[in-house]
Amino acid sequence: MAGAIAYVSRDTDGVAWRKVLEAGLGPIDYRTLAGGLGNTDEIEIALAWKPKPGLLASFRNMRMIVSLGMGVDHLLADDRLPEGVPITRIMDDGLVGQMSEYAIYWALRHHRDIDRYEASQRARTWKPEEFVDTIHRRIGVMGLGTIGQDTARKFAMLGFPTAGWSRTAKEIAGIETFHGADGFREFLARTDILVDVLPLTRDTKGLLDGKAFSALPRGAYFINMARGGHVVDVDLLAALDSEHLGGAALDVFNTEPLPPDHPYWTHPRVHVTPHVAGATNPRTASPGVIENIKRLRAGQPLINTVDPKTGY
Ligand code: OXD
Repeated sequence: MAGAIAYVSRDTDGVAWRKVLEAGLGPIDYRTLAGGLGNTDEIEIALAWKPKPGLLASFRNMRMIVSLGMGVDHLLADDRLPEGVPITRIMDDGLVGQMSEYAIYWALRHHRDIDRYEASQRARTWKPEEFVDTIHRRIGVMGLGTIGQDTARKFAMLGFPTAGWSRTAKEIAGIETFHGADGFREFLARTDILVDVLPLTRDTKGLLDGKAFSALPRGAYFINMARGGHVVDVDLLAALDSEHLGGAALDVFNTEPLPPDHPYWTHPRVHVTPHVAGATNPRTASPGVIENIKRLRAGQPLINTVDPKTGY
C-alpha cells in the first residue's frame, strides 16, 4: 500500500475526510491526530489545518502538504516547515460560495439600514430611513483570487459599482481594478463597503491601519472575512468610535478565539462571527485533493500549488 495520509487538524475527528478520500482512492492508510499518527516515517501526505509548529517537520518522508484551508498562512507561520515539500491548498467551490454569501449578507444589511430598523422595531418606532441607491453604493473587494473574483462578480450582478484591488494588475470584465501600493489609496477613496479577502502575507500584515481607514469615505463599512492580521485593531476601533467608519462585520481576528474582554464583542457598530464565513466542506473540497494525490503518486505535476514566497 502507498504511504499514509495523515489528517493533522484538531477541528474535527477527520472521519468526513476519510470517507471522501476512500470513495475516490479506495482503501487508504489514514491516520489522525485524534486516533494517533503511528510511525510518522510512514506518512506520505499531510492534510493540515493549523498544525503545531514543528510537527510537519517530524514527518521525514512526507511528499506533499495539503492545506485544508484556502489560506496557507497557518502553514507558513511554522518556521520549521520542511523545505522542498510541495504545498497545495484546497480549492473549494462550496467555500467560495459561502464566502461571497457572507459578504453580500453584511453588505446588504448595511446598505438597507437593517441595524437601524432593528433598533426602531425594538423601540416600536415606524421610521423609514433615507435610501441610498444601489448605483451609488460602491463596493471594493481587496484580493482578486478565486474568492475575491467570485464575490466581486456577484456584487456587480446585483448592480453595485464594484472595484477590486490586488498586488499585481488584473483585468476582470465588469469590475474596475486597482493594484499595488500606488492604486491602494485611490481604491479606498472610491469604496463605501470594503470587503477583505486578501491572503495574510508579510506585505498584507497590518495593511489596514489608521491611514487606510481614513482614506475610506466617511460612513464606509468594513467586512473582514480574510485574516485578522491585516487589521491594526486600535486603529479600526478609533475609526469606528469617531464614526468615520459606519460599522464593521468581522469574522476573523488577530487572536482567535476572540478574547472575552475584547472591545469588538460589545461595540455597537461591530458584528462578530467566529471565523465561519467559509467552512471547508470535504465533499466539495476533496476532488482537487484526490486529483493531487493521484498525480503525486503517478509522478505528475500538482495542481493548486502554493508559492511559499508570495504566500498564496
Ligand atoms: C481558509 C479559512 O483559509 O477558512 O480556508 O480561513
